[in-house]
Amino acid sequence: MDRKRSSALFEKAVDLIPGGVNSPARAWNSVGGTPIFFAKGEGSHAWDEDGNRYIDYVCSWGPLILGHAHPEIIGAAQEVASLGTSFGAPTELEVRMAELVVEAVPSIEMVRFVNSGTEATMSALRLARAFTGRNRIIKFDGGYHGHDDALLVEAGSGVAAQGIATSAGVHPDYAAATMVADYNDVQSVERLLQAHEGEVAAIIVEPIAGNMGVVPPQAGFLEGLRELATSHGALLIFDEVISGFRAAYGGAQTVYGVTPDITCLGKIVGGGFPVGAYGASREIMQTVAPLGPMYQAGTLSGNPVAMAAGIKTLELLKQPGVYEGIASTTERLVNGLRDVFARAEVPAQINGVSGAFTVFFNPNPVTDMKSASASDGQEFAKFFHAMTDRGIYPPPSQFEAWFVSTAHSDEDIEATLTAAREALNS
Ligand code: KE4
Repeated sequence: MDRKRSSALFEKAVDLIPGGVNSPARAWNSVGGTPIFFAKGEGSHAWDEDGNRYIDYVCSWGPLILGHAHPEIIGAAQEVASLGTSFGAPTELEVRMAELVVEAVPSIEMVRFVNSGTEATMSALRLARAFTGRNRIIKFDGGYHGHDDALLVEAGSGVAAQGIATSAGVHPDYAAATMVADYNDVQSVERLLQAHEGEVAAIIVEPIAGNMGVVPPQAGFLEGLRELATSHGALLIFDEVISGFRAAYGGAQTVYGVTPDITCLGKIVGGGFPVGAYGASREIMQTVAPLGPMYQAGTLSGNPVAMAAGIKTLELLKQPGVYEGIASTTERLVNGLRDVFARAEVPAQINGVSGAFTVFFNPNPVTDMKSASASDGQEFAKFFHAMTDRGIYPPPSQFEAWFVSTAHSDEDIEATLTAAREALNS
């Protein structure tokens, strides 16, 4: 496939921007080669700077559950932008957006909007520390929650692909306050809580892991975290930046029936614009400035354009049949891929939930970061390039999710399965 313009642009970019990218996950470090530069997106398709078309399974890493450039979302953003993009003062749109989020997410009685998932999780940790008066945090090996210092410890996805167990530049005292448990292992959490009784402010978890690749919670895992958090006086934080409005309209907490103390949102909630959010009970949110002593602020938080896109996105997602459609598309794709891999006799695990899945090049079940890391990254890289050469764009890392949108059609599924068949035989 001719990608001359991508190569030329990348050559310029690396001279100006670290690694030529504004986020390491885009650098193709773990698959090799030159990142594709995209010029246009429409529905489930994206075109690169050389005019090549791809069926897109990155979907901006999750936000585009309604596909690229949805006309109603673009229209809403354009209409509001023409009235002024930001006031640094309250607007009616923020109230409307807050109503939608509070109505959708069981754990959220009050919500604060920020500009990214990182800001949401960073603020949630500060809130948990402020509310409990405690300092320690428990996260999970392979859990990625954005680039907050306290959370860049055994992070997943981008960091895992970089091979950095913790990031340079994180204050050692800060990292030391963060303890790491194993996903799907309640006992590993209980041991930490018992060893540090009364010191743990929060347990933060992706209720459906997405940054070690997709790893669903095993029966009893989330329920176990809920019980432990309650009995040890720690807050349970669900990082639903990926799963929020994806696993279901109300997020993974409505799928598994486990209600956290604090929920973090991002990606989909912004409809393709920079929005994050954190919310909790009224009691907990009273702690947040200007009501309480925990400070958090942001120039463009809740700006009208992003709110307009978010509102339109949630209104479209609320419509009947949307999540059934996403579940059905995901199921057909996952079952089709399992069949393709089985017929090619290539050992693979395909973990899927509604709207997201990961193809692990691994003969054994993937249930945590340890088993995910045992996957064959080289095989994944070869498959990735064989697929992009055939006009399919999977995530450029073994530790990421493939995302399904309402725009992915039956033709897209057929084309993807054909490409996978050819890729495995090549
Ligand atoms: P952002 O700050 O990138 O908006 O959100 C951070 C974040 C928080 N929580 C979860 C569960 C996340 O998955 C993320 C961001 N995800 C990564 C990759 N899975 C986004 C891609 C990137 O880093 O460029």
